[in-house]
Formats: sequence, structure tokens, C-alpha cells
Amino acid sequence: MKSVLVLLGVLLPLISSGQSGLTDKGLFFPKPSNNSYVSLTPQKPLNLEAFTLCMRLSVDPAVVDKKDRETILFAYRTQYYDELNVWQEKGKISLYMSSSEGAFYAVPLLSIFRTNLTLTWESSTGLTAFWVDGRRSTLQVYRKNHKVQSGGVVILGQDPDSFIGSFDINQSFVGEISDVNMWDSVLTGDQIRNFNEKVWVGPEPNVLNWNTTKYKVHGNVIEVPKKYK
Ligand SMILES: *[C@@H]1O[C@H](CO)[C@@H](O)[C@H](O)[C@H]1NC(C)=O
Ligand SMILES: *[C@@H]1O[C@H](CO)[C@@H](O)[C@H](O)[C@H]1NC(C)=O
Ligand SMILES: *[C@@H]1O[C@H](CO)[C@@H](O)[C@H](O)[C@H]1NC(C)=O
Ligand SMILES: *[C@@H]1O[C@H](CO)[C@@H](O)[C@H](O)[C@H]1NC(C)=O
Ligand SMILES: [Ca+2]
Repeated sequence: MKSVLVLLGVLLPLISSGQSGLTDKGLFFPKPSNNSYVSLTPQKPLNLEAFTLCMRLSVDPAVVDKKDRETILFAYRTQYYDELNVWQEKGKISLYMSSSEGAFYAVPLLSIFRTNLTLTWESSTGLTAFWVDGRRSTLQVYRKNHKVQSGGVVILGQDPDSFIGSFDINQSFVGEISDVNMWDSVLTGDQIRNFNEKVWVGPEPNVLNWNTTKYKVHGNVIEVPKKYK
């Protein structure tokens, strides 16, 4: 017990200044809030006709599993639109791209243990898939011929209903996020599985790269030291 307390004391609360690179680190959102979030600066504008978005997540089930709770996992918002949002809600994981209609996937839900989650989408066919720990869901066709628009902000921890604010404590993320990486193309299954195992040999993540990304912490978010990787 004592060693647990000592270890917890080592988790460093971040000050709100821009930093870069989160290699082998996580971001821990310890409790529901309407003001704790992390903004990430993309390496290139998100005018995307295809993407692969990977992240590693664990959640506090006592909060996130509450009936009817919607929990934001990833948000990319421009001035007027939710360009690309990922949720866990209604017993499913969902994707919305500037539409009130989402694509819902009945994949295994996030839990107290870390899960490798990847989404892929391409405009030309609309084919969309969720990968959970290296296993691919069935495909769906979602937002064929759509294009994700640039000029927005990537937010972890909150769902912004305005640019950038209007957060809802009951939609906040509670748990740990790491290894958020994004490409402007659809990776192969082997590349996604390699990513999960951190034996990375495929193309460098060219939209968001967790190892180098500039990020800014707001509110109560704890940077998890490398030894917990
Ligand atoms: C955020 O939460 C605090 C207290 O928990 C509350 O006083 C405040 O009104 C909330 N702000 C918004 C924008 O909901
Ligand atoms: C998920 O990612 C972790 C960390 O890299 C890795 O050790 C683990 O094997 C992955 N799990 C699966 C089932 O892909
Ligand atoms: C959040 O949910 C709780 C419990 O359902 C409710 O009492 C509260 O009003 C909600 N807060 C907001 C800001 O919606
Ligand atoms: C990030 O850094 C870790 C640790 O050095 C490495 O294992 C991983 O492959 C890197 N990820 C990418 C996408 O380059
Ligand atoms: Ca909202």
C-alpha cells in the first residue's frame, strides 16, 4: 500500500504550457470534469480523404459504464463542425464526421485494462473499420466521398460543443490515453498489429505522432511517467 502511495506521488501534475513529445507516456484523466483536456497540434492540416487513427485507452468503468453515459475518446473540431469524433456510448464505439448520424460498432468496449483501438476510413469507398487489439470489426460504409476539413483543433478529454469550449462533465473522458497516432491513409492489418506491439516499421504517422506531437495540458490531467508504459 505504501509503495502504491509513493508511486502515485511520482505522477507529475502538468503545468499549462506547451510541450512536445509523449514517447512511452500516457495522459491520465483522473475524474469527470468540464475543464480538463489536452490539445494536440497536428503535423499537417487535417484535410483528409482517408485516415488511420490509433490510440491506446483504459477507462474508469465506474464512470464510463454508467447507463446512458456518452464518453468522448477523440475530438477534432473546426469552427462550426465536429469534424471527427470518436465515442463510447450506448454500449458501442462510434464515429461521427460532421454529421449527427454516426457509425456504430458493437466491438468489445473499453475496460479498466488498456485496449489498442484503431479506426480506418477512406472517402472513395466509405469503408470504415474498427480494430480492437489487432482484431478487425466488420466493415461499414460511412460518409462516402466526404472530406475532413482542416483548420480545427484536436482535443483529448472533452467534447467541445463550441470552438473551443462548452464542455460537458457527463461526456468527459475518465481514464488513460496514450499512443495517439494518425496517418492520412489506410494502413494494412499487419501495420496496425505492428503498431500495437510497438515494433513500428511502417510509414511514420504523418498527421499526429505521439512521440513528437506538441501538446498543451489544461486542468487536471496527469502525465503518466514512462515506467508505467
Ligand atoms: C463546470 O463545473 C463547475 C463545477 O463543477 C460549475 O460551477 C460550472 O458552471 C461548470 N461550467 C460549465 C460551462 O458547465
Ligand atoms: C496492445 O498494445 C500493447 C502495448 O504495446 C501490446 O503489448 C499488446 O500486445 C497489444 N495487445 C494486442 C492484443 O494487440
Ligand atoms: C450530469 O449527470 C448528473 C447525473 O445524471 C446530473 O445530475 C447532472 O445534472 C449532469 N450535469 C450536466 C452538466 O449535464
Ligand atoms: C515511438 O517511440 C517508441 C519508443 O522509442 C518506439 O517503440 C515507437 O516505435 C515509436 N513510434 C513511432 C510511431 O515511431
Ligand atoms: Ca457535448
